[in-house]
Amino acid sequence: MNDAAVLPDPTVGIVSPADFGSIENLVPLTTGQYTAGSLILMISYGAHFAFILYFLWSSFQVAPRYRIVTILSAVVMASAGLSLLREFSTWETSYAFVAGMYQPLSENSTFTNAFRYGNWTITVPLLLTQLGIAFGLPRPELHKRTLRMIIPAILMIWTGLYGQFGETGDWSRLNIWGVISTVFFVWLIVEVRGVISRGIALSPAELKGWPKNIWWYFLATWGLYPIAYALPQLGFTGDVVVVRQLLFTIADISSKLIYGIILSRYVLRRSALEGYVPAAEALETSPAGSAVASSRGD
Ligand code: RET
Repeated sequence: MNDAAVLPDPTVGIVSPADFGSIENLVPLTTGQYTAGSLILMISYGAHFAFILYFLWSSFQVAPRYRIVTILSAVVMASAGLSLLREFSTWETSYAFVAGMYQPLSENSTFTNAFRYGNWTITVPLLLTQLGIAFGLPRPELHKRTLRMIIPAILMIWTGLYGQFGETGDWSRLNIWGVISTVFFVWLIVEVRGVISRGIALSPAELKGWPKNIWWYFLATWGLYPIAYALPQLGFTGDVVVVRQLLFTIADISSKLIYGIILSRYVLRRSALEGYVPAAEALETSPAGSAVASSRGD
């Protein structure tokens, strides 16, 4: 008999629910659920790795003062891709197919979402730094405002990291630290709003709608993370496990990858409006513009 089939009971003996770390270690999955989880994590790391190339290539088209925005997106893609690849391989080794179900704690290895929080410690400050650079904040103001965003962001992540260990049944730990983390999130939102307002003021007239839309996009996509955090309270089921991984993945692809595309298009347009010729050429698609470009021989 394979001992992976016998799960320690978290309610008795020397193991407490908190020892299991993540709900993934508590519930057997059907083949469909397990495969869905693998697929979700695979798409997640695959997309992030692929877009390293996109952002590096985009950086050739934008003006030098904005180039670091696209480079930072490439760095975020690499960092998130590696972390998500790790998440994927832990998923693969943590389950064993026994008696028609995927049983957790295979070969005594546990799955954890805590790596995600570790990774956000790197990526979140980079995502916030990109914003002020894209909006063209003067350097001293950029440094001050970026720092004022990073401090609540780190406190939000680390208090959430501590609290998420309660997701296997210690609801007071999960919720108390979740509320503390949300207080830092609200502080962060206030700081981001300040940067967005400066972005509206500093954007060329044609682009003032961009920071406004980025604001709503930021709220909608970053707001998915606390939902994923709270989700285990709906019950320890395979569906909750899979839906939670799906939510994390939608949030990750939106808040890093699509956000990076939006910022790179914004700085491309801004570069063109500020007279940077490669950006203007990259945007030129009208027949008239193409004719001019062809007659010039470029
Ligand atoms: C936590 C804990 C529960 C309360 C709140 C949270 C917010 C997390 C956020 C994370 C954003 C992560 C990003 C990562 C990109 O790489 C920590 C889940 C409010 C907003 C954007």
